[in-house]
Amino acid sequence: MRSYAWFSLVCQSLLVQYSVAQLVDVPSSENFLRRSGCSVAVLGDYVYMDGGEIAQVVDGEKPPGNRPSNSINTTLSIDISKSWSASSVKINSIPKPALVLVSQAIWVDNSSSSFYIWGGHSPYGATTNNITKTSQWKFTADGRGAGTWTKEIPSNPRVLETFTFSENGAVATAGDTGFYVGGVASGWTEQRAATQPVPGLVSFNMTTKTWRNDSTTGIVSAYGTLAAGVAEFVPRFGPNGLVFVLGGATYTLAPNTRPPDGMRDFSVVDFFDPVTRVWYTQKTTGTAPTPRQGFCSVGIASSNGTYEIFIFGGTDQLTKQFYEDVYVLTIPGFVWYKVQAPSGGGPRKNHQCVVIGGRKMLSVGGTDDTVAWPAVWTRQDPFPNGLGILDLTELRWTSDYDATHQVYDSPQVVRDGYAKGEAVDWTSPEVQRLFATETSGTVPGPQGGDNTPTPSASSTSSTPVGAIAGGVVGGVLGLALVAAAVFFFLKKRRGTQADSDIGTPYVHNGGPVEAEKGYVPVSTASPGWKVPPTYHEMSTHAMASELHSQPASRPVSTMAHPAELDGGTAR
Ligand SMILES: *[C@@H]1O[C@H](CO)[C@@H](O)[C@H](O)[C@H]1NC(C)=O
Ligand SMILES: *[C@@H]1O[C@H](CO)[C@@H](O)[C@H](O)[C@H]1NC(C)=O
Ligand SMILES: *[C@@H]1O[C@H](CO)[C@@H](O)[C@H](O)[C@H]1NC(C)=O
Ligand SMILES: *[C@@H]1O[C@H](CO)[C@@H](O)[C@H](O)[C@H]1NC(C)=O
Ligand SMILES: *[C@@H]1O[C@H](CO)[C@@H](O)[C@H](O)[C@H]1NC(C)=O
Ligand SMILES: CC(=O)N[C@H]1CO[C@H](CO)[C@@H](O)[C@@H]1O
Repeated sequence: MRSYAWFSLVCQSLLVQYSVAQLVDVPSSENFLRRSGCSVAVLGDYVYMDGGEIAQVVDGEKPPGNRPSNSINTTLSIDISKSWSASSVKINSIPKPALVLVSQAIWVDNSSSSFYIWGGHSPYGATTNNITKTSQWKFTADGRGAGTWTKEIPSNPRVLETFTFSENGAVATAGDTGFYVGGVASGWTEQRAATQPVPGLVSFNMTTKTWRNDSTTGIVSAYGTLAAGVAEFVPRFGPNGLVFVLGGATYTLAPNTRPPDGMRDFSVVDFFDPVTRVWYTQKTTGTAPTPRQGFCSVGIASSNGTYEIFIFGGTDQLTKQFYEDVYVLTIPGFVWYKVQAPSGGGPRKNHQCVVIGGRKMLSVGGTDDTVAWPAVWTRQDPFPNGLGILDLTELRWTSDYDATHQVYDSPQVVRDGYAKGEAVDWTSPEVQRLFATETSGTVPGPQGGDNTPTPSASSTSSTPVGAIAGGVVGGVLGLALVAAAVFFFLKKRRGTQADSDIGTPYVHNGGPVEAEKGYVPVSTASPGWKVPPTYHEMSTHAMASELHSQPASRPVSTMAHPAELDGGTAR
């Protein structure tokens, strides 16, 4: 009897294995179709990819149209200490006890070689009732491409418990603290009736294990909402480094708001000090990206004392444009350049990017929404295994990864721009001062040469960038700074890419449309920086009263995209 039961159990499990086991987390590159919504982090010699969904061919059959994608149930890793080709790279699969979610936040704690995840949606809304809100999952790498998941209770679980679980916030790790700006809640992120944009700046201090929620009302948008924008920590400037928040879509606070009521404009950039939480704003010049969401970003320190943020791809739900272009923002020059380099990968959204091998941007996953459902998933990604690599100095896409560590230099176009020495039209002396010298304490080494402009109260609103760059160059000869730069890239996680003229700017309906200028950050209206509302733990009353004083939002566009969740990721 007993052995019969045992025998039948074995048979059953063999059957189950046989019928479902063909779906795998790491299919061959021939069977691979698409991956999307993965969160990516670099820890030591490995890139980790966590969460998200994958579509694949099984036994020569494309996936069913009603359910083309499946959650990636393990955490994946790739060795970046060795060279590989995207089509034949070895991808490790690490068991994951945590719920698998899509478009979640990932925050890297390099001091313990680990990362935390938070938020995200459950594929097809299947497991929203399994989300526990009082604890959080942490992955600790073992240094050999694997690692372990543990569950941690924060120091203020009661606060975490009250948080609305959302997806598609703008995510960055600044030193010991993870940030998440905006996001969209829906029946796929937690059990709820309506899709709901979530305003606010969620943060998790990894030292104190404390969660917090600051207001973003009137800062990132009129109502403080932001979906599928990006955040980048720029460690080089300001007393504590600065977190830049770029792009994305904005909403009113009404439930079921779709499409967005606006898209954020890239010609003005917003950033905040991660410790003081004071927000600033600065105008840019050059060729700003057209408004977009669902793009990726990376930030990288040059050996010349400057810092560049690259963005790649994304979509604009209002104008129905789908991008595969790359733009670079120079800091402290505040000039945008469009990169003239075709990715060959087609338009892409909901991918993530990180810097590997010193100066290569790795783009992971993403779907091409120029095609209809389910082809979004079932048409194979032109990037083998969904992996694209851009050399950030040479601005060249490849499908081969060269593990030789190369030091990043600004691309020629950026160096030419700085050589012209154009002045920056600073928002205020305070903002100018943030960029006049490098962050002390964070970036070791000499602080600029004799030409470094001395910040002073009487300084006017423009300082030649050439002078700044030149001054910084003087101080950059130390190996210490190069080491620091390396340290910082390694801390970086994501990259963005923007839409370029690269060959074919992917325009869905006819010729390039003059992108509808969406929501212009309110902060632009005021000339200087502003002190944000102070920390409040879930004080909805304060937030609600603020709302009524906000300017009316822009009219809702008629170009709705009803098939899509607001964040633009859930399918
Ligand atoms: C992941 O697990 C879920 C639930 O068991 C399953 O439906 C899905 O097919 C799995 N994903 C893959 C890629 O095998
Ligand atoms: C979700 O919870 C149910 C019980 O409430 C359990 O049966 C199921 O296995 C859980 N699913 C996952 C993916 O954890
Ligand atoms: C942060 O606070 C705002 C205002 O009270 C609230 O609407 C939002 O839901 C909070 N964020 C989270 C993640 O709960
Ligand atoms: C996190 O907490 C530690 C300890 O209180 C503090 O020193 C650090 O500045 C905090 N980080 C941020 C970004 O506020
Ligand atoms: C640093 O900047 C100077 C002046 O703009 C330029 O001549 C030089 O080529 C740059 N060097 C590197 C390594 O980018
Ligand atoms: C990129 C980065 O910061 N890497 C550091 C992470 O921490 C380990 C030690 O814990 C250092 O060896 C790395 O240089």
